[in-house]
Amino acid sequence: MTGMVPEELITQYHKEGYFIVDDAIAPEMVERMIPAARSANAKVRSGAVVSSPDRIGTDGPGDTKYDILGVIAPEFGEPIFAEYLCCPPLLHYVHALLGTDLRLGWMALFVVPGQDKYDTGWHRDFGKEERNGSEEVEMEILGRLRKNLVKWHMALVDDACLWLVPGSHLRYRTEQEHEALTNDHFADLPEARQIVLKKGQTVFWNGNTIHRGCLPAAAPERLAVMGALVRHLPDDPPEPLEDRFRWRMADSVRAALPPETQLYYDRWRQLQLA
Ligand SMILES: O=C(O)CCC(=O)C(=O)O
Ligand SMILES: [Fe+2]
Repeated sequence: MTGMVPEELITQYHKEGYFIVDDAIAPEMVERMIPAARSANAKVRSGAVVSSPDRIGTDGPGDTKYDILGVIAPEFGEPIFAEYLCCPPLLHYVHALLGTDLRLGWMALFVVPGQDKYDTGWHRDFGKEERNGSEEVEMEILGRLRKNLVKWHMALVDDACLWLVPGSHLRYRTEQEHEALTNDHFADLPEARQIVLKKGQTVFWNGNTIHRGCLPAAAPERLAVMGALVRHLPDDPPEPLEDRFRWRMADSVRAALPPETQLYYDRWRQLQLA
């Protein structure tokens, strides 16, 4: 991570919908984050920490979820996750894509045991938007959705789970993709590319692409971080609080963050209609 982010990477991000880099986190931080992620996962499995969209608590039933959303909450006792969100190697890339004024997107862990079958099927990250629209409808959504957000996966162990169709964030789906998006979610899409990450590598990618997360049969496990940051403009309109972020309204969350992440938090919090 020295100098400017190469123009080719920015171009690849816009044209293909992703790029992969080795140096969006310091190697020593990767080594500290692995045990933190294992510990956060163990706390959720045992019920020592209960991480639900509504609130983060302690001492409840264990859970086997694959995505752990609340890892920056103080109940986890793992401040490294909030520290990572504002670390210079990561911001180097996010700033190049979004500018320097940012607010909180999210920070979560993917933890999948090797023996489990994990497969999201093909989709775009359309949330509640129409998933079976005409060309006009789909292009309108692609032109509007999440223009101010960058998301990434960072592998804590080698990770080849993500597949995406390069360039599909810029165009209407083909007939074959339509079938995979609406009906046969586990079909083969010949244009799809497997995103193969070595431990410590980061893929910055666009969730408007047609994509799928799938643990390869031979993989011993998945252990990865997923994060997102959002461009913050002074006149951004207030937004409805997403259900999955309700836990972040607890007063204790802010206090556990380092000052830079507190700024992201405050900007996010002030826009929430809740
Ligand atoms: O498991 C993955 O890599 C992809 C999950 C997914 O669909 C997403 O992060 O939007
Ligand atoms: Fe997705």
